[in-house]
Amino acid sequence: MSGTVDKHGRACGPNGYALITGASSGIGRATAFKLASNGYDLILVGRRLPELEEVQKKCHALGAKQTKTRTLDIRSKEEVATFFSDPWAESGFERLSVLVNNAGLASGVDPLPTAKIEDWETMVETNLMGLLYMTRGALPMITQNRGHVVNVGSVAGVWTYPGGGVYCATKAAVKAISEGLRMDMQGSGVRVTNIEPGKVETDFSRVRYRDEARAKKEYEGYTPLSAEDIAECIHWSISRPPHMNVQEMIVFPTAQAGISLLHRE
Ligand code: NDP
Ligand code: 8X3
Repeated sequence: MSGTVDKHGRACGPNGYALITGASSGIGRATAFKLASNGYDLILVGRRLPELEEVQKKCHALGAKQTKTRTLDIRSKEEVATFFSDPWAESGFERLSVLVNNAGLASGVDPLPTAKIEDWETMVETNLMGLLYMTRGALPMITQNRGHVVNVGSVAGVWTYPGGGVYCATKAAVKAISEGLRMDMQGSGVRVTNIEPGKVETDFSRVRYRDEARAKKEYEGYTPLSAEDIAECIHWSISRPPHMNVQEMIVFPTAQAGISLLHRE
């Protein structure tokens, strides 16, 4: 194994690779920058190559020594299997110590009786199946390196709101998968963390509403969380000592007292 390892044989912290899904935007991009600044090598994936390459460039400027980018649609189990068997990645995968399962989305906010079935499929295939494919693919290396799986769940996985039933269900599944994986990996040294943010200003609402004006309104009248706030939470979780596992972290903006309780000035 190349790179420095700790006394547990873990290619951890700044000596290992972190694989971030959805690194082209929002929380994933901010996490890439945060980890790059803290000495991690990075594997950055998403569907948009130009955006990933921009992120990669900045990661180098911030101090990352090794970075790799790859276009990957995590909904495709074939693409994910090819990705993990690609010799291109081998040198990074042997030092893979962190998987950040961040890629995800909400599609629409229509009530269940009228919502588009395609929107349900997109959310389930990305937030649930995609996360599972990535986790399964990365686990052999994460196990070998006594590494860390960070899932980006949501407060929507803890509480449900009208028009969010399916999105909330996928994030409730992320919560259950995080708990189940932690149990199944007990004794291996692998840590599993579920980060559950409230409102974060990213492209999330643009993707959800497909309506710029409505997306902008979502963050008006209060200070939402920033992608950098959540990147801090992710970095803090993975930089705890090996005996300490942050299981869940619920983070709301101060103006949000509950899932549907926003105080707007
Ligand atoms: P963004 O829309 O800014 O980022 C979403 C990222 O997911 C993009 O990089 C996108 O990349 C990637 N992605 C989407 N679908 C796929 C796919 N099929 N394959 C690979 N990558 C994909 O939103 P956020 O940064 O806010 O979202 C990140 C995570 O945070 C999501 O899981 C979201 O549910 C969660 N979250 C967001 C909150 C918020 O208020 N913003 C609150 C709580 C949780 P590309 O388009 O290049 O594929
Ligand atoms: C995103 C937060 O409340 O908009 O997961 O669903 S919310």
